[in-house]
Amino acid sequence: MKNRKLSSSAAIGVVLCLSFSLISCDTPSRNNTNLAQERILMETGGSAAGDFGPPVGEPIIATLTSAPDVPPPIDRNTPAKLIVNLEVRELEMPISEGVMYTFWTFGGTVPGSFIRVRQGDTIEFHLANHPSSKMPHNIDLHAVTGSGGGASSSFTAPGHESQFTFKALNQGLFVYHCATAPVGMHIANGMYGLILVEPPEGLPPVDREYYVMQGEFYTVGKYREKGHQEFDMQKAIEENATYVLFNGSEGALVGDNALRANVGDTIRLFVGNGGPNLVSSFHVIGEIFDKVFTEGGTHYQENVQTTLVPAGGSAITEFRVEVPGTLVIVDHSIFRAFNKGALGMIKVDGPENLAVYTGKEVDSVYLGDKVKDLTAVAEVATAYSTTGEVTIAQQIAAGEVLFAGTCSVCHQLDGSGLATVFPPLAGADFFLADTTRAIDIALNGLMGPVTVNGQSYDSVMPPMSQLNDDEIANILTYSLNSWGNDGGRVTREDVAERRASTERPPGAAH
Ligand code: HEC
Ligand SMILES: [Cu+2]
Repeated sequence: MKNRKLSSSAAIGVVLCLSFSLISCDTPSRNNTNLAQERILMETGGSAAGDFGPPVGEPIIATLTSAPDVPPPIDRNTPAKLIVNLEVRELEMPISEGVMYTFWTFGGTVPGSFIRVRQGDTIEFHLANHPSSKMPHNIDLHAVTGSGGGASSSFTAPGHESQFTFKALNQGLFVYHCATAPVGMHIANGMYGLILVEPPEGLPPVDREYYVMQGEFYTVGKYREKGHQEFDMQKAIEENATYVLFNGSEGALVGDNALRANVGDTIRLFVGNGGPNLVSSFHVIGEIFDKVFTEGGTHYQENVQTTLVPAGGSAITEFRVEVPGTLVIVDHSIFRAFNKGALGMIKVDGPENLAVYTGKEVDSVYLGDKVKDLTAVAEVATAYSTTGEVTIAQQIAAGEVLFAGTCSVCHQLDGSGLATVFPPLAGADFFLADTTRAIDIALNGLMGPVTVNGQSYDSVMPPMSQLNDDEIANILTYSLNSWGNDGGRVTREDVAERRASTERPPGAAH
């Protein structure tokens, strides 16, 4: 296939030689080759396979970066020999607050190190597998023209290093991933990253470039279930993801880790999707992509709201930020954003531009507990995992954050409810009369007539069964000890017992 491509560009070269008599075709020197290549690039919009001859100058060690950082643009007019040193490490790291996972990584991070090369470069690739690894690994780079994308040449046992060399013939933004059996499992554990092959003339300059890569994870425990979580092969086969994440953890792009920009900046996002299964509906809430290089290829679409990024594929999105505020990066397959973690932020600083937007922030509506300080929640998790116990004060602190992110939408932050629509929890005779019933309501919802403090309600509360036992215990403990209520405590064991003994209503999460 590549041969066909090469010979077709050779054919274009011949046509060019015939039609541009200023190129002398019978004595090919490097200059002429370059000139011919430039013609091809003009003719094809810059997408010609680029063998620009042998590398020029001393070998260069490639600068690799961890997400969200991107190596600096390449400032060279000639192809080089580039040495890439990438080390595989198997590391236990947080996947969410208080949740640990053993990731398999390229370069110690998920996604793996960003590699930036120039079209026509010759890349001498060194893949090392750290001695502490339990598994052999390899690498398949979609930027490679050659068997298995390098996979067959890079199989590397723990404590070993492999080397192979390839020429980056095609420009574009390419995914790389591990391709050791079981392939799905290696990818599901975080073994993917991006390699950018810049066109010879480089990419147009922008103010900020960032690296954002989606991938989903399959754990035995539920979403946000605390402690160490194992990979769940059956869930992976069923494509039933527990987490869908940008940059390998729920906190990777929120709060203090949000991407930053100033009003007026142009931003280029190198977006990848490692999968292993899901296709991303990549969207930035509050922005329109001025340009999207769909599928990481050469041509761009303009004025795009949401772009599809396939598993094992990429996209380059570019946009100028016009107003200050928080832009929210999501997979617009929206349950993934709010119930599986596919959420990130770009914080834009600078003066308002009221002509473009009046400036009322909607962060709280969109983000709920995501924007709140989650350290209280993490403290509870840590206390559980180290001592097996939490104090009531820790539960109340964590419960406050969780209540704000879930229940307050209806029952209000001060527990006062909304007359005739949402009953109060503050001083509520119904709530305070029976804690076990309150657990059931949080788990299974409530419908039909109820009377709270003499006022009757006949509405529906949906089941909050996306919350785990910890979370419900903390929310109820917080509610029992707030707004003048007379105290009490609900433990996660109490909730687990009710979860096991009451039936989930149809359609509720288990
Ligand atoms: C989408 C709105 C909504 C959310 C979110 C919500 N509730 Fe409710 N809640 C209601 C409604 C409506 C009722 C009354 C249902 C009825 O009329 O049968 C209710 C009733 C209750 C009651 C019993 C009545 C009372 O006030 O004593 C409790 C306890 C309660 N909710 C707790 C919670 C807790 C805890 C959360 C968060 C985990 C929560 N609710 C989230 C709407 C909501
Ligand atoms: Cu691997």
